[in-house]
Amino acid sequence: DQKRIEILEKQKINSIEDFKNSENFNLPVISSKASILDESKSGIIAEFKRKSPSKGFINKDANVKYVVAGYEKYGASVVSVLTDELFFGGSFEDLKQAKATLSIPVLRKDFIVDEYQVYETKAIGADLMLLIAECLTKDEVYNLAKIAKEIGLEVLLELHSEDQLDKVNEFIDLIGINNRDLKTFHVDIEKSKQILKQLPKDLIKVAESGISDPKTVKELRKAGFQSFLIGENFMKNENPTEAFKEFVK
Ligand code: IGP
Repeated sequence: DQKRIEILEKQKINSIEDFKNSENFNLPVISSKASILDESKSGIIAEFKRKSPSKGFINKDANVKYVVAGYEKYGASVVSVLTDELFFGGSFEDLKQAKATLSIPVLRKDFIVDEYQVYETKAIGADLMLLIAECLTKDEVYNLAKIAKEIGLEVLLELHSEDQLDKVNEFIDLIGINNRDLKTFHVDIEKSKQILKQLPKDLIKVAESGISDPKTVKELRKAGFQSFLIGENFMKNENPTEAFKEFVK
């Protein structure tokens, strides 16, 4: 949308060269695929999110280092950090702090629409980048994912419906199916299971959003998902680690 593009243009204060020369840019990427397939971990992508468009602030002043260290300690495979400020109260600083704390991979959760943001994603220290099929054409997904792979990032492509399946390409490492409709916020796990059946077998599949019960994770795993992206259910707890522990009992 227009407001986002205006904000993005104002934020373009670095050159791609600046990003390439930054400290994080040349760090090796930690593979989220490998971390999810590592059976000593839970398969959960645990999210750090201060605010959401549907709920407003859920944990405004959470201490990012403390929260993500807890997620890693109890078996998260990947940590997702919101960097969108407008809707999610996130920041680059949150992601940088998470990266400095963790040895598991970090997902940058944001609305990526421009190649500038792909270089930025690597420069702030992320290992994995989200692309949202709903916001991008097939060509845009292709071009952004290609650049990401060139600089070593892994790519998670998020789908909302079956008609977006043609946006999957050879540069995508993980497929996420969002249980939550972006417009109505309605959560439908059955629909996600239906879409899952039509996905390429060799890709890692992530069930995203609206998961608040460990039983749902079991059910989704049985249906064929290897990974589960969970945010609000952890973050709404004053101590998100305590809520996370319920999922690894
Ligand atoms: C986490 P939840 O319901 O557990 O907090 O959902 C995650 O899936 C959600 O934050 C999300 C998201 C997104 C946020 C999924 N896709 C795209 C921002 C942009």
